[in-house]
Amino acid sequence: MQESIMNSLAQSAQERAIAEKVYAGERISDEEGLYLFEEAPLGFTASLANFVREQKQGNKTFFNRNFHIEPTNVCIYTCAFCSYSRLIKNREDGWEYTMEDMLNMVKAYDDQPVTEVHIVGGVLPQYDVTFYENLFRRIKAHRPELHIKALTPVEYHYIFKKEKISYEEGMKRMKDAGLDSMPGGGAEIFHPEIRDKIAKDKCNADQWLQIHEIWHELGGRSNATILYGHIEKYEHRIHHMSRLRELQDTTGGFQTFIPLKFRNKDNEMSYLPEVSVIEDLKNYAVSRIYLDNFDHIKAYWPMIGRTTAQMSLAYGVDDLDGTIDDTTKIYSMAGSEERNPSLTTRQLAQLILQTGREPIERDTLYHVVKTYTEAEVSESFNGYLDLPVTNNPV
Ligand code: V47
Ligand code: SF4
Repeated sequence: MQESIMNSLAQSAQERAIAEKVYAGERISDEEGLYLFEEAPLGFTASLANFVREQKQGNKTFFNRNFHIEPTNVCIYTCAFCSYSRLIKNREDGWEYTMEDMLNMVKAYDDQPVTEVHIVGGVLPQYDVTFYENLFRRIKAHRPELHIKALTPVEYHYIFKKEKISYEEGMKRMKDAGLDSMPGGGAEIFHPEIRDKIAKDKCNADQWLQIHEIWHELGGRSNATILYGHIEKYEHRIHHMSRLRELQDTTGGFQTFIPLKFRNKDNEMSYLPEVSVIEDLKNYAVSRIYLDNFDHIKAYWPMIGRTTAQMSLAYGVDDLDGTIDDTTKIYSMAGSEERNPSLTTRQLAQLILQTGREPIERDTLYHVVKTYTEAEVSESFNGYLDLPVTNNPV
């Protein structure tokens, strides 16, 4: 069966060689990854990506209930793609939450079945090692079972340097204070040719990877992202993923890869057009095939829209993030696809069921919290199902 599908889809010797590898569970090379980006028909790439997705996760499609806290939208760094960085000069548009503000945000979810708080925002000097240690400790004291997924190597590199401590000591202190896992942000594009143009003053690729490596060695898990669809070329996307694949071979600590589509509103790169939906789907598919040692590929649906998110489930994606009342401001400011990025659990489960997949609510570490059947989702009333999956009170 696979053989005949492969014969009908593979149009060239190169496509046949790639398909053979994928069906045999072997890793594709950088050149083959590049070929998938540059030359292969999308239908061919999609069918291989779907094969990998189903080998790894079957029909399962995951989501979790979290809420976001963005401590500040003012940032000392000046990433050209970011709608935050301009605010350093224009602070009246900005916010800087205090410890009490953030604890009140956590408390606002006391009666809601969220499993995770995702904390990430701009970088400012007052948010230092001690501040975050206290914040994590106070969140844990209030709600011990809430998983804290917080900060990226961008913040960690800055605060550890300021504190004059090593990455090892810093990450150990974060862990002792209650950090449970690290989100995938700040990766952007690793290749210096691009990174120096779009994110020149924050941590570099080696530093980003080193902090994740240290965190994995401490037993922690984390995510990884790529910011695609701006001035990078396909070879830079492959280089980025090759560095992640290499580290994952060593530590196995990454859980999911999240491609983030560049949005062009209100930033220094607004002159660039945004890439098409076809490009989004191709990018998911190549990521799924290339990153053979990642268990999950996640789509951040408020950014790409509900329809593309549904389609992405046939192009390698097995996890949908975001169900939010305008959650991450970093996206709404940069121009996300959804004007009202809010879905209830029922709506998200329906969205997944419409694609023939199986909705599964997970916790941060991909333990199953609840599965959802068609009958259950179509029931006329169930309070739990009608709660937002994620939410943000700010
Ligand atoms: O690193 C900033 C991106 C990231 C823009 O780990 C932009 O579960 C598009 O990493 N267009 C932060 N993207 C968000 C992030 C994330 C999101 C959801 C889930 C997880 C996770 C991580 O947002 C930044 C940057 O790459 N970003 N500006 C923009 N104009
Ligand atoms: Fe700051 Fe992050 Fe925006 Fe860069 S992407 S300016 S580090 S908030």
